[in-house]
Amino acid sequence: MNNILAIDIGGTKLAAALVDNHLNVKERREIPTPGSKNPSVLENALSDLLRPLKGKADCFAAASTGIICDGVLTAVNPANLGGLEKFPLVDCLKKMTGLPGIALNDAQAAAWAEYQALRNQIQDMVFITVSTGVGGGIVSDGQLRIGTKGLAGHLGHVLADPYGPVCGCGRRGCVEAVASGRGITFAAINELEGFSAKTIFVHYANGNEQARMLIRRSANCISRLIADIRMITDCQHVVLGGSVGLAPGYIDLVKDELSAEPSVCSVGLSPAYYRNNAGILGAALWAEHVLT
Ligand code: ADP
Ligand code: BMX
Ligand code: ZN
Repeated sequence: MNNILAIDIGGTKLAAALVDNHLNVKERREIPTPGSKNPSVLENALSDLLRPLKGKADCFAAASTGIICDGVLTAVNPANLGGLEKFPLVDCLKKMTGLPGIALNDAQAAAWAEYQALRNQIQDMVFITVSTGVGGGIVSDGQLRIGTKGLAGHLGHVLADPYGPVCGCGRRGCVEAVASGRGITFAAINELEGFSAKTIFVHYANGNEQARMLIRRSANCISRLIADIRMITDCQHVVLGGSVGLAPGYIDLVKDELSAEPSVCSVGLSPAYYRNNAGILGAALWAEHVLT
């Protein structure tokens, strides 16, 4: 395949690019996720995003937030997509582009890309995105774990705090409700009320005490998640991505919190090698894996 039209559908942004045989990311474009429960709003946004790229590719590969099963997106936490619960992703992209293609969960895709960057050293790793939500992807024995219904790796919906905030998935106290960009925003009060996580990080850099507490709370939650994952999977490495996960200083806070756990829970932790392109590249690599 010469060019793959790779697409990353997140709760905050939609990104698309052409990915060539050498994993070069070309003509990358990004627009905000519209956030509406009406599927045609997402369809129109994708159409605008893909129009200049679709004629230059042989197939598409989509990494998307939500459970992806049989090409259909089902939200675990519909609030991350403005209330959208279901979207026929692969059918919609086939009609829109006239191309064949595949889709998988965004964090599963990113895990697959990050595994390729590490594969000479390890067979078992976990990727965590701290972004609009908290997502995860598990590679075990060199295999990406998707699960029979696409749910494998939904690490944002394991329990962080039984008395914590109710998550959009319906459970109380999920990691996502505490640690995600939206979780940080929801916990902010007074001078930071309603601010995006991005803005709260700016206040953190400027020494705001509440911002420091909110970001530490998120990092603490992610460190405990990593300790749990280590105990469950015996993974050799954990990779952190997403705009919150990659924000300056965040991974150091997580490492600091993790160092307080018993050494049996400690594990190598690094920022995503492919940064914000991990989802796009993972989808392209997965398409090559399943279509060729
Ligand atoms: P998506 O969830 O669409 O994949 P991101 O990975 O960009 O997108 O995550 C979006 C979340 O990250 C939002 O909560 C946003 O406020 C926050 N964010 C975006 N940019 C930054 C930044 N530079 N520093 C910290 N947080 C950020
Ligand atoms: C949510 C869930 C996951 C996703 C994760 C990160 C939805 C719509 N998404 O836990 O499938 O992997 O968020 O998604 O239920 P992102 O948008 O933050 O990248
Ligand atoms: Zn949840």
